[in-house]
Amino acid sequence: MKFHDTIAAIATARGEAGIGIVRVSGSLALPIATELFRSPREVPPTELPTHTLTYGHVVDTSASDAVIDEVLLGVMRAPKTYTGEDIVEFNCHGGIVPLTSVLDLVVKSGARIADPGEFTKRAFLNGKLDLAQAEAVAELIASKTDLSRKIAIEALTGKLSDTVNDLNDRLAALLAEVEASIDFPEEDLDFMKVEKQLETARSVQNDLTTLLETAADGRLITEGVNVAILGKPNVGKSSLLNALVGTTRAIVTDIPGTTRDTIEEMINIGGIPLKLIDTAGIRATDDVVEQQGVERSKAVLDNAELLLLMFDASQPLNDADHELLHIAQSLKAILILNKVDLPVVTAATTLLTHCPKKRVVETVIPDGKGLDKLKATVCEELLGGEFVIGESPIVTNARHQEALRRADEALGYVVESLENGMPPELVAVDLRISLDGLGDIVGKTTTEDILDRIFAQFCVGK
Ligand SMILES: Nc1nc2c(ncn2[C@@H]2O[C@H](COP(=O)(O)OP(=O)(O)OP(=O)(O)O)[C@@H](O)[C@H]2O)c(=O)[nH]1
Ligand SMILES: [Mg+2]
Repeated sequence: MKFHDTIAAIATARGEAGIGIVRVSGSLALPIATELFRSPREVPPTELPTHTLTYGHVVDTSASDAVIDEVLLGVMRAPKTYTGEDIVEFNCHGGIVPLTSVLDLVVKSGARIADPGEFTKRAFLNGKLDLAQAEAVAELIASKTDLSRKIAIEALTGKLSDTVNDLNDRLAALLAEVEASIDFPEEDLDFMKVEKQLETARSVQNDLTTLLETAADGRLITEGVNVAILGKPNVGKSSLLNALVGTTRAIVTDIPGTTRDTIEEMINIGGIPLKLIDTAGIRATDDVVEQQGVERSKAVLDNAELLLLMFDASQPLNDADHELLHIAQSLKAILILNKVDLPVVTAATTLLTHCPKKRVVETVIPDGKGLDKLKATVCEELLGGEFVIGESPIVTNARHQEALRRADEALGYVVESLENGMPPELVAVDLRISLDGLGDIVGKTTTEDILDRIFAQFCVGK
């Protein structure tokens, strides 16, 4: 696809750094570089070999060639580039002023500022990446743990797309057969043929379902989960947050009511990005500030996917404890029995009589006792154990999950129709819906406004 304009953006993060990059893509990329770049070798960029870096300066031609920055110019000629177009990259000094000065000159010379994700959108429209791969670029950039990075890089190199394309090819072949029996109705009585079609449909359905089943864990690993620590004052909630984060993030004292507001920190447990939320201890109080804190603690319940409910082994259960044990019954929760180093008044068995189906982990936070067990239990609760990347690709995004669900549902009707000897016209309709769902994932059948929405979520310069 040929685009008429040339786009440019700062492709690196804002802030001070060793280098920063102004990326330019389009037919004017090389002429713009020729206008702005001066090298001691005196070779104009239009004549530089492709995929090379050349030392030189960016100058302002409207100010008697005043030197704006000292740079390395990267030249990459179409078609073997990220976007499939000519690309030049000015590797500038990584400060916002040199970068914006160079970008301004690039724009004055005829480029336009790129929209977020526009380089990747061009890569997609030029067939360099399919849509699932393009989305994996954004996921790779946003990955929060090594596990999510691994899944994203696999998707970027085509693991998900290959599987989806394989399912697509098998269904397209099936559709061709079904359509043939519409065109030649005398053959549709062939029992063997229908049996074979049914076998194909079932086998694709099986693989599709397997893929769809990866989405729950996949999204969890990519998007992360909110985990709230709740308990009465002084049970050790902030101590737990600090121990899991590895720094003294929250104030810990032996005064009940120390934490007044919610405190959030990102941590990684077993490859799952967790937003850990420490809350104010729950109790009835006359203190207005603390009252608001307690309200916030309760509000956290609505947004948390997992609750860590803490109890003090050295104290009898009080009303707040009973309230939490009641809440635990209907939500995903792990019970933590802390301070088991002190003479035990409340035992794990007592907690279990109130919540027989929950897991209890005994801890002594200052000694680190029970923390590994707690981490393992968190993985158990969220993923059913340690997550291992296997042969199958992993679905990580809601759009893919939804498209697969559509494909799976329609394929279910295909199987049903074939089983009941329905006319091939009907089978073909559902097959096409299923194919559309698969096509959406890799961008074969995706509409312009959905594409715009997807790429708008990207960062500028990617
Ligand atoms: N003996 C013992 N003391 C602990 C343990 N865990 C925490 N503590 C102590 O308990 C006190 C309260 O700890 P915090 O972490 O501030 O408790 P909290 O639940 O955040 O309290 P609030 O913010 O007031 O709701 C501190 O003095 C901690 O050192 C434990 O396992 N054993
Ligand atoms: Mg606290």
